[in-house]
Amino acid sequence: MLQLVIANRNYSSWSLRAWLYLAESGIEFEEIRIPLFTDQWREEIARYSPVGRVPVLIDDGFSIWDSTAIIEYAREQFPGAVDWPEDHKQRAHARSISAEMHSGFLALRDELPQNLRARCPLDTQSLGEECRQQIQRVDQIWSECRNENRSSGKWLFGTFSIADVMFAPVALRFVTYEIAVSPEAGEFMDAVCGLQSVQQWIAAAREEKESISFIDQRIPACETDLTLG
Ligand SMILES: N[C@@H](CCC(=O)N[C@@H](CS)C(=O)NCC(=O)O)C(=O)O
Repeated sequence: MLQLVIANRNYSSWSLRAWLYLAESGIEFEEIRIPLFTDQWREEIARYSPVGRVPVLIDDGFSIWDSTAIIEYAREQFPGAVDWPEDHKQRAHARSISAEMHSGFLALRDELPQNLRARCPLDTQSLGEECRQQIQRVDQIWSECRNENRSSGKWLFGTFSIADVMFAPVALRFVTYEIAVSPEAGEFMDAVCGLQSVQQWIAAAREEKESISFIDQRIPACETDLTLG
């Protein structure tokens, strides 16, 4: 059976993306959970990943790392798995915004780290200029998608696609920090929060015992030697 190496559910947004993809695709897998930044973290993750990061998918001893490579691998191996939108222009759009997410939004990722069990309302004026601009850009992405695709369903491109997987953890950050968004962007956040698999992940995150103080205190990861994303 496939194995997915993830970190703490509460803090690891990249773990959530890979997990959500497999879960929503109905693919069976076992979890290997390695809590981040413990004394054993580097040694344990090095057994599975040459880059020392989660998530990692293991297929019969063969490792695939990085959320996008994991999603593409599973998409190719499992017919019927969650996919990109069907229409070629929508597909290109979905890939563009997903790539934008994967390679960008660094200020947002740094200033609003994933912390699912926290409720920490923030005044956006207290955030850096770049982070504020990135919040606006996310809002624009979600609201444009919703306005274009509302008639075909509640997700960014109507039916659930890989783009929703990529942006789901961003929606959950906005919930944690009570970031105000437009009503159209709010539709996407509501859809994410209503997803049973997401609720299941959050419930398990609440049960976790570890805490990572630099995240709880919102000390930017760039001031540490760690990567959160
Ligand atoms: N681009 C990678 C990012 C993976 C990543 O940065 N994961 C974080 C946890 S969410 C990590 O493992 N950090 C460990 C470290 O920096 O030592 C992906 O898409 O999977």
